[in-house]
Amino acid sequence: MSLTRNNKDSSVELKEYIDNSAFQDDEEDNISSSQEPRASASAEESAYTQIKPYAGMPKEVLLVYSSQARYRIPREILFWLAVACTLALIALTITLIVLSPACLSWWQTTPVYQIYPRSFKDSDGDGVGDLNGIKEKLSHFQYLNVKAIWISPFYKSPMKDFGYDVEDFRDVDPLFGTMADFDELLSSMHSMGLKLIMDYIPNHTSDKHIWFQLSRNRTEYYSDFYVWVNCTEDKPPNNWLSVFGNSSWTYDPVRGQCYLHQFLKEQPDLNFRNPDVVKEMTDVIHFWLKKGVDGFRMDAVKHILEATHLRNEPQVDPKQPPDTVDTEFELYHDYTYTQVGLHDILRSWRVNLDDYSREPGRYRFMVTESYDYEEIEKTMMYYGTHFAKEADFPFNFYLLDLPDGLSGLRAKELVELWMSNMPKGKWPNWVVGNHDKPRMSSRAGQDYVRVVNMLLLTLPGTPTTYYGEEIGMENVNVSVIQDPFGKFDPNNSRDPQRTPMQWNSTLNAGFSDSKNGTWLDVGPNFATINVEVQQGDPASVLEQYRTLAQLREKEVALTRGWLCYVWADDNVFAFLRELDGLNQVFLVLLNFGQDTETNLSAVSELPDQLSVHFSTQTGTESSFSKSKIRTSKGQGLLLKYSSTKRFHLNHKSECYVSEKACFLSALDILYKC
Ligand SMILES: [Ca+2]
Ligand SMILES: [Ca+2]
Repeated sequence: MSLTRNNKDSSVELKEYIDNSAFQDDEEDNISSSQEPRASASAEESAYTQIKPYAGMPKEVLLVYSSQARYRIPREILFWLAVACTLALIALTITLIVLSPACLSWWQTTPVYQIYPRSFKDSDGDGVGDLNGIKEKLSHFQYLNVKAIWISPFYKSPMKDFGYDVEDFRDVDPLFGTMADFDELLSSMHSMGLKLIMDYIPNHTSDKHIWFQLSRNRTEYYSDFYVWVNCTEDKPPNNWLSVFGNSSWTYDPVRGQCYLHQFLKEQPDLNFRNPDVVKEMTDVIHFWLKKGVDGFRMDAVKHILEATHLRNEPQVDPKQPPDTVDTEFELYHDYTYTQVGLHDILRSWRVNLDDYSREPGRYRFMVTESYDYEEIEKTMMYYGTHFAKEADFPFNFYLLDLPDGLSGLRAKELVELWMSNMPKGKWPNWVVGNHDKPRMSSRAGQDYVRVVNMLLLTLPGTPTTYYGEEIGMENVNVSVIQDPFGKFDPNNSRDPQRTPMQWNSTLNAGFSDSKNGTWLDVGPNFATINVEVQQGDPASVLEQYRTLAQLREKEVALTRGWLCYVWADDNVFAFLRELDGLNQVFLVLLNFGQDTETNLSAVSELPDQLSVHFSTQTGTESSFSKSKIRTSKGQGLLLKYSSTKRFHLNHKSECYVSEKACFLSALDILYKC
């Protein structure tokens, strides 16, 4: 037996005595035929049990105490109880994880706000918006309750197509600021909980890009970076057309060949058949991901690949003289749009984004831009498949056609177009304006601005708001056309929807201090349509946008619930947002026509009386009988009622949900059902 020599003598003696006793005690516990007399053992046991534990008691003594049955048995009971509780907790956690629907990611819980950087805020008085200007106005997004900001291109660019002609994918154009300004902007946004989505423009570069300069003189490695084809100066290789009009081929005297450009001649198409081009463009994605950007809006993706056989594309009107065919819509683009291999490239970029998405809250978002018009099935392919992820969603541009025959039926038709074509389980999204399309307020009319915003914010999925839509900004007839496409076709100039953001009633609508005007004219209505004048006025477009954006985030029936159509006619489109297990249901009535009364008495799931939760117009009644719901021209109504009856159970063909979830009110949680 080892003893600690510096212990007091008495302690040593005691230890020896107790150790012996402990041995005997163990023997007693385990061996029935002990050779020691029982009386003697009992005496010894009784002797040491009288010893009380004391401070500084040596380990050996403590061990003796702890091995006694009266200590050991409770300890073992506690041990096994702890094991059982731990296992039960693990089982409960696994059950909750299995039963819980996937958490929504940031790009699903907030509207996306598009900033056209030339037009948002000018910080240095040159009349053109810039990155520091955006930084000055970040509080606007906190006010709006919008947390995802997409900034249109700010790359270094000769600005032939206002930034969509990129000279350097790794630099900021001096017009917008410096890379340090960008880093500061991103850091400020992140510290405010805002996400930054930027444009990624894969199809082409500027003709000033170093790659094109090296390619046109056949520098090795870069020689095949663009689509070069033999031709003569006056005869293009085929009838392919640029989106901006006329041939998509331009003869380059330096190289003595034609290069392809699906957009301006200053925007040569990259050759994505060349693996080095794919690699270089993938490196660009890494560059910005490493900086911390939260996602990309991938520009003009359907144009990325072209057929290598270079056959003429068929004319829409075969009888039209070929030399008069000069616009995009006069050809079927069988060989220049949506070619085989395109989705493989996009999926590989998605894999790269996923590599940077592993930290919690750092998911990197991807949205694709493609106008496929009546070929919606092509748009839906960008959602990827169950096995191969691609975009989180492709932009849904179909609501942009809402003003063509504006009515309740038209609204339902366009919503249904997306919902019925979207692959099961995917996340919808809605766009009602962007830098390429006339503003909704000018096409549908100012009367419908509120109801369009309400449609956007009450449908399931992610809404995208183009700057100025939150205050009802209108198209502006600018005095001098700046848009290159507008110079080709003035009737379709995109300048009117790109005019400076209207912040207040001061000089240049508070957009710029410039005394020499702004890059595009400020809208003449800026004194009445601006942020400052609308803030705090509950009847304003801005406050209503804000209220609905907050409601959308707060109400689980609006974020995760079913969408069910209940009515559509010339005037009104009405739908329900309901969630299994949640008694609170929203009925949304949107008037895209004239003053009317809607009778929903045939909808048996609705209670007779419905209370008004939100209205875009003041002076609305506080409740309606379901047989007489009055809405006026352009009014949006959000009615609320409590019921356990579920509409979707009896109307499966009228209802959609991305991922079924049920609400367990007892625990206040969602679960898969
Ligand atoms: Ca500026
Ligand atoms: Ca291309």
